Amino acid sequence: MATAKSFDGIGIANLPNQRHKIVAKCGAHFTLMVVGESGLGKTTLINTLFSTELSPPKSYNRRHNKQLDKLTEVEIIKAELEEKQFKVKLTVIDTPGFGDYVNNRDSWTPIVDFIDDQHEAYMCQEQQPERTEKSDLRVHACLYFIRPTGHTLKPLDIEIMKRLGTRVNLIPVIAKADTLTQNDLFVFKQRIREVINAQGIRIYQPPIETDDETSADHARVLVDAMPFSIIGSTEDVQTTDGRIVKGREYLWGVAEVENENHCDFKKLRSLLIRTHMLDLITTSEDLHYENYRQQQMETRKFGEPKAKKLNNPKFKEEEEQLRKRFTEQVKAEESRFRQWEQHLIAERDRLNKDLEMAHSAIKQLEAELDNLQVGYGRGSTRR
Ligand SMILES: Nc1nc2c(ncn2[C@@H]2O[C@H](COP(=O)(O)OP(=O)(O)OP(=O)(O)O)[C@@H](O)[C@H]2O)c(=O)[nH]1
Ligand SMILES: [Mg+2]
Repeated sequence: MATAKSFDGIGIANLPNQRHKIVAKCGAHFTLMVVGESGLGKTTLINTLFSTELSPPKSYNRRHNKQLDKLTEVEIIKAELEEKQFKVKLTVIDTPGFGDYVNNRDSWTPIVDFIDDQHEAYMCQEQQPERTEKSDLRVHACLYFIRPTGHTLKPLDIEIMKRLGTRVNLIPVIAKADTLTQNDLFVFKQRIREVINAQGIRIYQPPIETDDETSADHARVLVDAMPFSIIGSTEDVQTTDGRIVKGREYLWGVAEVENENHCDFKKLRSLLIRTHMLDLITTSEDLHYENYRQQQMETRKFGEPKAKKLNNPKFKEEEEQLRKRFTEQVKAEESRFRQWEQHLIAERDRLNKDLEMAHSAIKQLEAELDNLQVGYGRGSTRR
């Protein structure tokens, strides 16, 4: 656990306050999750957020290496932000990426299960008589990484985003924006927005409040920029005009993380950490957690545990298919064994016959030998 204080001010103290005085007093607990195909820069983005926002905690590298080993399915990183007595306990959940091939359809179910499980765990704790100090890993914002293909969303993206959008504040991001030209990026963004609308995918909408024009304008800028294009890098590089910035170096120049002409990293960071953290927290609790709670309450009696997966019709079907396959395989093995047995019996009979024939041949030869010997004996006595 690390505490990071920034001298420039992180900005969290400037969160839209009045309304949230109580939260500010107790501090906030914010949980961010990253999801997406393998190798799209999820871990890099977390590191980038950490290195631009927090002084990197000492133990962070060790944790990061562990993640690269993929020893654990989900990596949980904790840090603490504090500014002018406003405390934020930050938890980042880094998930290993899933493959991009069709057979991998179900590889993301653990992610959806993880989100549901956190709601479930919180609900169970709420039902306990002792309700203080609940452990809480409910996800307040989920970044979904889109591969920068320049075409459109893939069916797999659509399927996952649909499921995530009904459970958490979903924030789509275009990964590795430095690999697309500005024009391609613009067109790609348009297309993604169209698909999101057409498919009815629910994504997080920063609220546009009419009573405060500046924050309303800011929210509009954020809404217009979605899905945020991002560049991740923790490297300090030198631009052609001599500035040292976080970025990625190319022959043509530097793709800068914090340059708004290059990508929307700053907008994303602002939304997450500066301006909309509290809104993300309240909407998660009032909307997504409440949805989950209500759904469960409708289908379960008070205190009853969550339905096991085996009772789920989808799993029943899978189980039935498995059983069928198993029986078929056993049958096939059995008939193969019978055939082999028959073959062995036939072989044994054949060998027995051969043996009999060999015996009779020996007998015959012996008889011939006897005859010869008898003939030979007579001949020698005659001499
Ligand atoms: N060009 C470019 N490369 C990036 C960017 N972000 C990360 N990378 C590179 O992409 C590779 C994969 O990055 P990771 O952060 O490990 O990706 P990940 O999504 O965490 O991958 P998994 O943990 O396997 O799911 C690394 O070589 C990064 O240096 C980016 O914004 N632009
Ligand atoms: Mg990773």
